[in-house]
Amino acid sequence: MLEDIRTQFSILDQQVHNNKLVYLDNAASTQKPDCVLNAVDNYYKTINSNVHRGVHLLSQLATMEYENARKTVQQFIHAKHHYEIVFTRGTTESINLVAATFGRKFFSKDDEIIISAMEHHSNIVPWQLIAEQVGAKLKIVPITSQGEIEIEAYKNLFSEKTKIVSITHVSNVLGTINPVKEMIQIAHQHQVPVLVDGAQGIKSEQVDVQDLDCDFYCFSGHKIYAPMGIGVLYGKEQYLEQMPPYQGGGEMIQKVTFEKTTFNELPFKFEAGTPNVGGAIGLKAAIEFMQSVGMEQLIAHDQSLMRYAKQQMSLVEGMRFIGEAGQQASVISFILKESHPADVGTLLDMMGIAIRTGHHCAEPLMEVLQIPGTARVSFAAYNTKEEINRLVEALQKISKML
Ligand code: 7TS
Repeated sequence: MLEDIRTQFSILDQQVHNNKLVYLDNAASTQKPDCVLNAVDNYYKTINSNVHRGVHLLSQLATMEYENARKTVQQFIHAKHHYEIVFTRGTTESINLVAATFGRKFFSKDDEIIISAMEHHSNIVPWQLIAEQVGAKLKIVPITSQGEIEIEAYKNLFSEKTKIVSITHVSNVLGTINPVKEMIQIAHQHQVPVLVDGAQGIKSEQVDVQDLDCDFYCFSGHKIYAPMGIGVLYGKEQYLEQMPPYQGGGEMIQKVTFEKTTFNELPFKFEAGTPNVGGAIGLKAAIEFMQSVGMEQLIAHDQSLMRYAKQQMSLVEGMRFIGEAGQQASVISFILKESHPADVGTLLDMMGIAIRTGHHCAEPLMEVLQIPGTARVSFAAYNTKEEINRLVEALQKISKML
């Protein structure tokens, strides 16, 4: 069944440096199936119009489709209310929104923000920005040599001053699937809310925000087969209601005078300006695409590729995996014969195989691990065992060359 899927991704049917493309950079961004491209195309060809303000038919239809997309996201992550879904540009903007507005409302001098040693820059820098403004501090949860959260150390980080925990669901470098549900329970025992960075987690597990009981969950469409420039912030109503607006402008207001402005209801309070309607419609189509295959099947497919790849790659001379967590998503970081990851990436590219190399926007993690970077492969619905065989053959050649 997954073979049929591949035909929906015409971008994969091309040669790179005279070799058939093998795309293994899915943790950075996935490719888009025809059904997503058609949904966006169809929107622009038939009902493109600005939302929430038109009396005319196209505007009403665009508004309906945009709000339908919100409901699809709500169902996808099982949020209690559709107005707890805020459309953003992506994970980065979602985290910045919470850091800036939750921070402005609730942080004061000497308050503490807990993050982990394996965070993406998107889940570090926004907190540093607000911490600097108010005089708050970051506390860092350490990780084990396997690349797992040190739970006991995490428990010990809480104090009277802890205002929020912001933790990644899945590490984009190590592939570690963090025990976020347990971490949320621990934080809630201290009455501390938790933001989950779901940029990688959203496709690694079937996310149920009510079951997790997270207070915020952030993800990007482009990592789950949707277009770039659309993402989601889920927030519990009780927090979103209390948080001040992020940006000011159209859509987010109720009444504006030169003296005072009152703000719109949720989620529009956080959606200033003309939104990415085409992107939201593309995200809806991407979610429907994943659901038509089945999330369980997709996750099982990615897991089986990851396990197969790890087993085959371990046979390559000089292979060192970075990240050996018990629960791992379909992300594999490695260093080959202690060479520079960029060399491995460039040689693979010459053979038509696209991977990611570098610090993966997690420089503090590289410092903890004492490495300059890694080479990283990551899988999605359209990848196959044959492609992994090609990767392993290529790595064997490269290993001999190094
Ligand atoms: N958080 C994590 C865990 C991520 O992996 C990424 C992107 C982000 C946040 C930011 O997402 P964005 O869509 O707002 O940019 N990660 C990667 C990566 O690993 N390679 O390129 C982008």
